Amino acid sequence: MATWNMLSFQDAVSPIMEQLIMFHDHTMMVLTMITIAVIYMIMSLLFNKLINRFLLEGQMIELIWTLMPAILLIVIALPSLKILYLLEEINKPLITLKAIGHQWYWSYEYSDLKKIEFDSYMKQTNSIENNEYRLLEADNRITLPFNIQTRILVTSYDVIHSWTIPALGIKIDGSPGRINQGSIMIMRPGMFYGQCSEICGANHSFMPITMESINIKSFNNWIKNYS
Ligand SMILES: *[C@@H]1O[C@H](CO)[C@@H](O)[C@H](O)[C@H]1NC(C)=O
Ligand SMILES: [Cu+2]
Repeated sequence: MATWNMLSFQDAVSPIMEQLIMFHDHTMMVLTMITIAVIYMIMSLLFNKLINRFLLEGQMIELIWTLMPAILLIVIALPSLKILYLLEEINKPLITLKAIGHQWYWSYEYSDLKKIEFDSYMKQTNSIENNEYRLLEADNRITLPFNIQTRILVTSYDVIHSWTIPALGIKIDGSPGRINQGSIMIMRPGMFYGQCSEICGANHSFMPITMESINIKSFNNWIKNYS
């Protein structure tokens, strides 16, 4: 989860987040190269006394400084597009979770296993336990198994909300009258946190998303014993 002084991403918990982190690192490498090259050019322009009053054109250098940026843009765009399409990929999900945004809480439905529906409100600061996180803990959290393809459907009851879990590399808008789809493949057990990511009113900051990932056996038991 996100903690103090974190400048980079949270640890990846899904294959798609691994891809996103790799793409981020790749793009930052390109960025660093460009920045160093430009700073070097600025410096060598500032700190020399050479002049050439008859310079009108330099075909070769112009060709290079036109083609180089074009190639770099392609080098960034191609992996970006690949991940963009990968994000939309959904492959025979075994479970469907539906998240509905409300002002100001989330409600969830697991409708294809058993009729499970619950609201998920933020735990108030005075009721959190010692090992829980302020403003991130919900009274009823999502339970999902890891290593299982899961479909997430997001919609809203009132205004636009946005359902996200950064460690899973997922962020989906919940719009009223629309159902948006995403796919989840959790790689390990644990607790994962997110917060509503579309300004939705006064208590926008206080409708966290809390997910617990457990093995499929425990998940089956949880479903069976849910009442
Ligand atoms: C926001 O949440 C707080 C705490 O639950 C509540 O007291 C307050 O009335 C809510 N604000 C609105 C506008 O509903
Ligand atoms: Cu919001």
